[in-house]
Amino acid sequence: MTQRTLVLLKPDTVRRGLVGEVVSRFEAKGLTIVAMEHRTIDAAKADEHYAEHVERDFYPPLRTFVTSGPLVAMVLEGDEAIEVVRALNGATDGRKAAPGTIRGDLSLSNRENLVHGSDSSESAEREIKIWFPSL
Ligand code: IDP
Repeated sequence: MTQRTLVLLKPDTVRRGLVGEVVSRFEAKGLTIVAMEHRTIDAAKADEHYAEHVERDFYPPLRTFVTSGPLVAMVLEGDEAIEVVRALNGATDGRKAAPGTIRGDLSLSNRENLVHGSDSSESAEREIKIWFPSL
């Protein structure tokens, strides 16, 4: 089933010069870039995106991190795109993520883990509306 998913290349990806490397992995897999934008977000936008996490202990430093510099927001489309992107991203903690995944190959952090991918079709729909309301 063709799906769309919201992907963020978080500020660490931009700071570390890994945008090309990460985008290449999605493209090489066969996913199509439907929208892509370089953006810097404020705390309100971070809270909207991470609505399910705002009360969590790890959220305040996460908010500081995702608002710390520019990121790249994208919508990717393809067969089973939501699950495929999450598999390419790897486990949340870069130290535990499997080699071969983006986080497993390129991140050593639980917070600065380079990428976000929607976790369900409901999340994808909600997040695409937040980031790309005209789609
Ligand atoms: P996911 O990005 O793999 O879907 P979530 O559990 O939805 O992971 O968490 C959202 C983001 O919050 C993670 O990508 C990571 O940046 C951050 N995060 C999650 N758990 C922790 C933690 O225990 N410590 C620090 N940051 C965390």
